[in-house]
Amino acid sequence: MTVLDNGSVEDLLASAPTAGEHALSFVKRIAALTKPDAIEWITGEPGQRQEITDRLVAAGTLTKLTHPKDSYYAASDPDDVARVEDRTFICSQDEADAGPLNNWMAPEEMKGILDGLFEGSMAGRTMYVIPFVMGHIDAKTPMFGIEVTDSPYVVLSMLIMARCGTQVLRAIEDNGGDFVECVHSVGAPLAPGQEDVAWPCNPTKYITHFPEDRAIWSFGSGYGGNALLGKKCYALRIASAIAHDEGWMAEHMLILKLTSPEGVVKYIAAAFPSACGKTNLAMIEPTVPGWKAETLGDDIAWMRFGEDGRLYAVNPEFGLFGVAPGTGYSSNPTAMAAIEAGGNLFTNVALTDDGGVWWEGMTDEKPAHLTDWRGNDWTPESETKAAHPNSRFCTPISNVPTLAPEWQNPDGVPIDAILFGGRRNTTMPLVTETTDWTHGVFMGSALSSETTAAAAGKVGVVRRDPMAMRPFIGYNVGDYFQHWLDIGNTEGAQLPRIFYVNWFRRDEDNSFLWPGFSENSRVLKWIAQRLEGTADAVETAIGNAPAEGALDLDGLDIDPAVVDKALDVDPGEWKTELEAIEQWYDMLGDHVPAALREEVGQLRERLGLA
Ligand code: GTP
Ligand code: SPV
Ligand code: MN
Repeated sequence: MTVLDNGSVEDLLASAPTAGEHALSFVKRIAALTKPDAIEWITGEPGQRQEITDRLVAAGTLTKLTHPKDSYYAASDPDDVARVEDRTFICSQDEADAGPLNNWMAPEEMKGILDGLFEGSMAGRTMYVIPFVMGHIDAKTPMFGIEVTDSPYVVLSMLIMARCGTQVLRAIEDNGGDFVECVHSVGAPLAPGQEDVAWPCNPTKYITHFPEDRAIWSFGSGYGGNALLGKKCYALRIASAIAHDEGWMAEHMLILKLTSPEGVVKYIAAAFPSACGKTNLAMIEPTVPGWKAETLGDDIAWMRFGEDGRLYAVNPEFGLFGVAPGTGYSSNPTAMAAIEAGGNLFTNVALTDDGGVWWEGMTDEKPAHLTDWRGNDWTPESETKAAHPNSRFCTPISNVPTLAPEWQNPDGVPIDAILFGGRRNTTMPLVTETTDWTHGVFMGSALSSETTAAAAGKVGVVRRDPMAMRPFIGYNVGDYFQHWLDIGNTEGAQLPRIFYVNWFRRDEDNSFLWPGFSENSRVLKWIAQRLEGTADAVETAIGNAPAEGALDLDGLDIDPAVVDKALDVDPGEWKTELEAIEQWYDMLGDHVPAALREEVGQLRERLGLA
């Protein structure tokens, strides 16, 4: 390896596996700024991956597990455990284009700050160059990126989460050289001889996006959506801005294939906020006899119109970055089977004494002794959680036993229904069907949910999270709503129907009114039958709800009166909700489309409050 002080960036690039001008000039520019000791191009070959893994084990960042096979464990710095929304910026030229929900800074000003932070930030470290593609390499318009990072943990995660390597570099060259520039540094340069820590990071964090340049710069964090730049930063924030310009959709949605006993197939996309059940629904094992569910994606969907006017969805990712706590043999056996197939990178879960992993909810019985995510002894008597609430399993999607065969189809699958949903104790019923696209967009724009551990900050506070995209819209939220309406007005569009669900409503005693998980298949059945025109509904102020007896409760050990409570549209609760929605729109300001304000008025009338 060439040392930059003695050689030059030119020397470092001498072994570059590409002659592509854009790729070379990008890497050269970032190397000159960040001054790494060495540059390593990620090829995607297993040998290189193993070498990097072995280095991380030797450094103490990774622990090799005895099981599942080929699996490793990392504990992060306790201050680097989730996305940092207050440190996330959209740097559009015009502040109005970032809108009221994003932090904004003028691009030139932010570039000035970043130049200072990244100056020499990779000193003493290797700069890895990861060519990747979100979605399929053979897509009609393949969506390329190159992430440079000084975190080998990020490299190993990206190798699971995206299609990466030399093959992608070739494809970038063949397609004209364009890619999204993704720059990442943990912000912890090493002085000569200075010993490294297991999880380098920096208390100063900046997760910044330049939608007009299609570029991402991330500083200071090594964790999840802050650092794996193909995921939230590219596939949602930058892609949503591109999709707005080009007439398609980049959404925080799972993709599911549902087949009825008669063999009728429905493709369903569902937008729930972070840690609100996407991975679980994507891998649902239906309890309703004869119904089959298969998985296509668990976090992100890109949807484009097909020739037939339908919206076709692809999952741009290649792996799962799933919430560990609550994922167990009874709640999500499919995810457990995927994990057991091996090749996992776990972060911030607990370690068992025999070299495996555990987290709250994995098994009903708690192990007698564990090492918790902070490295402390843990027993069932401990008052702290063994695994961090946002601890994750990073697992190849090809491990998922219910993976639908269409998953490698570059054109995706035609979506029949879109579900919106959040985590609400009250107000939002188990399921309603919106009356048309505009009404559906209105319900999505007012989506609300309790905050979770997926982002730093207070947990359990109800906030609006439009289309589950609040932290991920790369432009003005009002313009985003208008984009949804424009999609609906596209000539010849054969639109999916839109439903709203809530698995999380609670009784006065705080217990869940609906069993959730596998039993959500009963709701999916009603939705599929609504699409087929074979299930009855009754009108309510907020949409169509299952008619008496239309929701299949066969074999479910639950008091029908409790299900009625789960389904109830309560006028008192909705009066409060309506006022909250009005305040929400007022806060969002004049970019909110008039058509959605009209929906508020109509709801007011239907509630008898006009
Ligand atoms: P991100 O990866 O952060 O986007 O999360 P996600 O939306 O994929 O959420 P996930 O499926 O991982 O679920 C998050 C938490 O919600 C887990 O602890 C689950 O156990 C819990 N959960 C999921 N589905 C249900 C349900 O139907 N009912 C209840 N009560 N809890 C659920
Ligand atoms: C989310 O928070 O929605 C996630 C996890 O899927 S992260 O990749 O950290 O964004
Ligand atoms: Mn997510």
